[in-house]
Amino acid sequence: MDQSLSFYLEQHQALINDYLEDYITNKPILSSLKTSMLYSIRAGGKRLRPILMMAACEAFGGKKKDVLPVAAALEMIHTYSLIHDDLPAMDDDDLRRGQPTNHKKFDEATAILAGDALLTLSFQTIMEAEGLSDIQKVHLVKKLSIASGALGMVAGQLMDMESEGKEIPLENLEQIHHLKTGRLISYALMSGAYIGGANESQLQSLVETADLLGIIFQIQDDILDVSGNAAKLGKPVGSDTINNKSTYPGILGIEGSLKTKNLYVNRAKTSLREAEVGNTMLFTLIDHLSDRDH
Ligand code: GRG
Repeated sequence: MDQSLSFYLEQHQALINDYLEDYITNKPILSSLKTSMLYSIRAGGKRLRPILMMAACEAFGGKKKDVLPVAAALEMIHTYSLIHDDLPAMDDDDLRRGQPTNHKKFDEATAILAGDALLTLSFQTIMEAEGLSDIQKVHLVKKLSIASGALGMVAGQLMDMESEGKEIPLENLEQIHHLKTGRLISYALMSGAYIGGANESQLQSLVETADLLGIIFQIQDDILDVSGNAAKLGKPVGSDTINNKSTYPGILGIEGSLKTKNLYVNRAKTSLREAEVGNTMLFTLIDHLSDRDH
């Protein structure tokens, strides 16, 4: 990885980690609940969504300290979604990021409540942000509730569960990912630009970039899944290492998925240029989302 990118990622990861740690630690939360919330918050995620939000804010001339509470709020929602996704009623996973999942480390009820607490604390975090006006806070909370709730991620999660084991057309797959993962990624870019001071027409151009970023993230996630499976089987990446038909490689093949991803990367950069942001780290982050290795 390019040195300036890895420096940028590390520096911004540290900012978001410190903010989350201080904010949650300093709240008078019941000790057992706080321990469970912090366990998943500290479990070492890549912080891609907050970094994207901070980069978007900086691209339009905004200050990091104004965007940090909103970036932390988004990461809280992401963390809650992973805790609940791992539960026995959903994916029933024992490990997340190489460590025991929240319900394995604690118990199911604690994990459910830690997720609930992170979800609601995220809205409180935005409402308590010091550098934002009331109008900005209301806008940001409204958009975050739409992106993460019944019209966004939660609906995508249920659609995904309902399609399990079925062969689905590409159109349905895109709709599931648009809701399940795309909406939070899109929120990261759009809210960062909004806090940074982007005008209406710039925000309009960014909607396409934001939607494409979600798809790029997902195609790469599916490709990584195939290479992980190939490594497990000790085989080269190929059609027989594609383990799920309802994925981009399952529908388009590896070559087709790579082609589609590159097409979307170019389109995302074009619409980003149309937002007249100048030379920003966002271009590098699009490549990073597209080429990340984990
Ligand atoms: C339970 C309401 C509810 C929603 C869950 C996001 C989600 C919806 C489930 C996660 C399942 C999953 C593995 C989806 C693939 C894409 C994804 C969100 C991967 C994890 O995101 P990263 O790579 O994770 O940003 P880190 O660990 O870096 O934070």
